[in-house]
Amino acid sequence: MRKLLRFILILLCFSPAAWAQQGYKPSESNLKAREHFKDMKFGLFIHWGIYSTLGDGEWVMDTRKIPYNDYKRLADFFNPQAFNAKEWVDLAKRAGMKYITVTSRHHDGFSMFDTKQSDYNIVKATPYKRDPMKELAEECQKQGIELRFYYSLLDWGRADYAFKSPIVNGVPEKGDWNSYINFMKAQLTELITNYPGVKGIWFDGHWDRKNANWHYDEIYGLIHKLGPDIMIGNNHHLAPIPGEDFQAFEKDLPGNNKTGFSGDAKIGDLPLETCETMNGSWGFNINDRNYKSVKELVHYLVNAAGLDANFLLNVGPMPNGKIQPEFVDTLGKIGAWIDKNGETIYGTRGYLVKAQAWGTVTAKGKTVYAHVLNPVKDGNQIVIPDFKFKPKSVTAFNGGAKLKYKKDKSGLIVYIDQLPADEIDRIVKITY
Ligand code: FHN
Repeated sequence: MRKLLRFILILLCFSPAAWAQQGYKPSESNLKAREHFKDMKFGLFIHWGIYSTLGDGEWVMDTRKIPYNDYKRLADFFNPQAFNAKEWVDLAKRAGMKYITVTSRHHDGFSMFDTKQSDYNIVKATPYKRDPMKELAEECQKQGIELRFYYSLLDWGRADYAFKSPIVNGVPEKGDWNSYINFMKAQLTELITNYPGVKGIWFDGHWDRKNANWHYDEIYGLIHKLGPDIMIGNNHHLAPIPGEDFQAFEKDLPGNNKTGFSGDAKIGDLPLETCETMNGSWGFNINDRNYKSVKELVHYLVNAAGLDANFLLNVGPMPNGKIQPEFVDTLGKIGAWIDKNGETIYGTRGYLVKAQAWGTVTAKGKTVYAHVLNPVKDGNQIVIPDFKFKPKSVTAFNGGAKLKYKKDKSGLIVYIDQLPADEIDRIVKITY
């Protein structure tokens, strides 16, 4: 029995929650930011770093087994002369996106911003010498787009991180864990204080050291002290831990686990966000032509909204700073869809009913939108189960044709023969 108790105690001490920001009570401004976040629904994820020069994704150092000191030389060739922050923000806006989350530092440890904490950064180590994060932050402010920073906890190269060193009692055997934690805290302070209007920090890499003491109490505490409304998310693939403000999912709608990342990610009660790639890669990959169609990506957005989750759609810009034309084209088409149908997405909340074989449901106030995304097997009708309200009107969202309906114990049955054909999404608008 004593042995068991000791085992449970050890487990508790080494669970991430033990080092989280215990007792965290989000500020009023943070709660407001969360609601705003849920309203925005659609964001642009950007994976950009010196790895883009090799055109083989952001893990290229690992996949091609490039020794760190050789990989570092990529900085010498990274000179994105064609980078234009306005073009990126224009593109996000045109696509109907309301926020941008960009990699300030990925697992290769290269800082894409001007930092005093390491010379391995875009201003000091590349011929480019400019700070694209500053330009992006300023442009986002100008155009009213929120900016969030992706920040990797994992570092493949720093001596104090000591990649691959076994973890004993919460710290790596080699390296200098305190020094690494302090380094991150100093960088995060820079990112929050030197860049205007930063609204979120998106952590990644926890999974590299599941048993380490990441000092989230200090890290999350510091971020919330510097900016109480800054929303923290951590792609640890677990249920949320105290101090976090949104729950991130990767390549899966909340509740699914098709990619194997979300097995332990029990859905909590924070705002949700899921991210996905436009082809199969996060960082620029010159060989990846596995482009998702406009229809697939709009469906992802709509299905996410139906589950009350935001959709963070990724591009990996090229080493010259441009976003590849295939992505620009698809994003433009998604934007055209949103121009027409945005009312059924922005500011809505999901979960009115769970996803159905025919599609999903979003809702705003006393208006419900049924998105018929899939072929309807049982003839010309859809059923919205558990529909508790008395409808005032049931119409086609596009064109406004009145649709017949009836309520029975299965829910609200809507006859959709008058619903105009649409390749992507046939939307029924119901008010009550
Ligand atoms: O290893 C990273 C990967 O490069 C990418 O950044 C994604 C984005 O969600 N997250 C990690 C894998 O979980």
